[in-house]
Amino acid sequence: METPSAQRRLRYVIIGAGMAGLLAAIKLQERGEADITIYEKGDSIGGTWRENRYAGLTCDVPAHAYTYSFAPNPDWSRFFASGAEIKRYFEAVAVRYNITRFIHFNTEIMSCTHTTAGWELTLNDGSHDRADVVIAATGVLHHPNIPALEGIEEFAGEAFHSARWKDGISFSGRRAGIIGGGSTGVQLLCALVEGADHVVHFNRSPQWIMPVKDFAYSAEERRMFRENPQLIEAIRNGEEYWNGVMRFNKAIIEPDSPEMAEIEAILLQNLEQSVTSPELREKLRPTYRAACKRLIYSERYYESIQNPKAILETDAIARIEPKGVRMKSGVLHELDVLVLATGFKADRFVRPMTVLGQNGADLNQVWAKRPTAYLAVSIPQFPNFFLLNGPTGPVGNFSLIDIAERQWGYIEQLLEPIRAGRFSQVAPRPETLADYEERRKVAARKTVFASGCTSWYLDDEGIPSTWPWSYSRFAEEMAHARLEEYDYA
Ligand code: NA7
Repeated sequence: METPSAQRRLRYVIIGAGMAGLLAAIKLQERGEADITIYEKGDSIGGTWRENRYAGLTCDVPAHAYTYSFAPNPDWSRFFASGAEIKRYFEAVAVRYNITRFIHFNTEIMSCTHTTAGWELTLNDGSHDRADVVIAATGVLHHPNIPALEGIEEFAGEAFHSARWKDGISFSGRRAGIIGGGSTGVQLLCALVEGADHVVHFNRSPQWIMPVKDFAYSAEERRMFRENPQLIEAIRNGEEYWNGVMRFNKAIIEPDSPEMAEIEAILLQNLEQSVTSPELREKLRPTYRAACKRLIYSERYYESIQNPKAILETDAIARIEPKGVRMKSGVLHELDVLVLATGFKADRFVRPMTVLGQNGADLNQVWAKRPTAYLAVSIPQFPNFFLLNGPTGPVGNFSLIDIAERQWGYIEQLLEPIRAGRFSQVAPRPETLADYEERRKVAARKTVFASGCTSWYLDDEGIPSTWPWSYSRFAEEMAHARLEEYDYA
């Protein structure tokens, strides 16, 4: 192993100061790299936890498992942390690891162009920068999906997307509507129903609901976590959490497995036992298999939708009128506030940034049909351009932090020959990606995500754009990079 001083010094540019961008900076600094810049188009860190501030926002991965492995947090207030608490965690980690000094806020990278001297970057103020290595940590669900609802601009009340939350908005005594029944819509309904005059949940495809208990950690428990870090380890790396992850993973990749049958039984029982009115129960019964859409964890949705102040509306929306939402049935729901919990354009990734690779390759064209990356991390003809949580990574109720950490470990292996001065750039071979995509699609068609529903997991052909194999296989692949699959130059 060469000493760092014998190694080639590289300049690293990280795009995005969310969870993955901060991770990359911390890891680079840890190994003695000094030439690091993070460009962040927002005015603060936190990525998805900065963008999403809606009422009731929590992460559905247990808080102690949704932390960096190297920065456990004994102070989580609940089993499932709120979005605001998670954002504070990332801010505290950035300060503790002294990486805020690398961040340029309010700075958007407009283009990255590969040249013989590395990557040339153009920023939103027209200035330029360069990098030997670009790490795109631009997030997965970032660009709101705003459906083309006829008449929305004529709505007399307030209407906004869940990721464009109006800070300080009051729902007290107001008539609210929520369009969308994914994790966001479900969390919003639970948070708003008590305070509002009433809430209409426009949920055209009700989802399966996994009843997972959330609870607060007492001051005593937090003290114990502080004094005995192994108690935190026992949660994040303990059998209970990982067995759950592995069982769920087996279920989604083998929909006919006993593991899936077990999950289906829990979900069915939850619906049957929690919803008393037979009519409401039928309206809430999904018409597709469990976990086909991303499984929703909620202890409170069925209770909240049975609140006399909640109205479940499963009909199709005809149009938005000044007074409210008109259904195809003719019914008009008069509203003061309408929240679009309509999800995100999940296929964007680094776009709309322009990325020009070797031989004039334009990422916008390369990804015109759908985004792809070898093992979710790198793209042929785009040397030294790496993605964290890029297309085809494992998604589906797993900790994206754990995934990004493993991906980072993989990128480190790819960079080793470059740092050692033997080469200056690396990109996967085109045939490597083509072969991976072929195998991946065959496996993806067998997952539960392809069992007959719509979701943000599916690409333009209806094929899940996810990691279709086991989580253990992902961990294994990330731990042992096969450098022979790459072109080094
Ligand atoms: P999701 O899970 O993509 O859910 C979006 C919801 O919005 C879903 O229920 C959609 O119904 C609904 N939707 C979208 N367009 C329309 C229109 N035009 N009319 C009515 N309903 C519509 O987004 P979330 O924000 O809840 O969650 C995203 C992820 O964030 C989540 O999976 C976690 O990873 C965290 P559809 O299912 O298409 O019938």
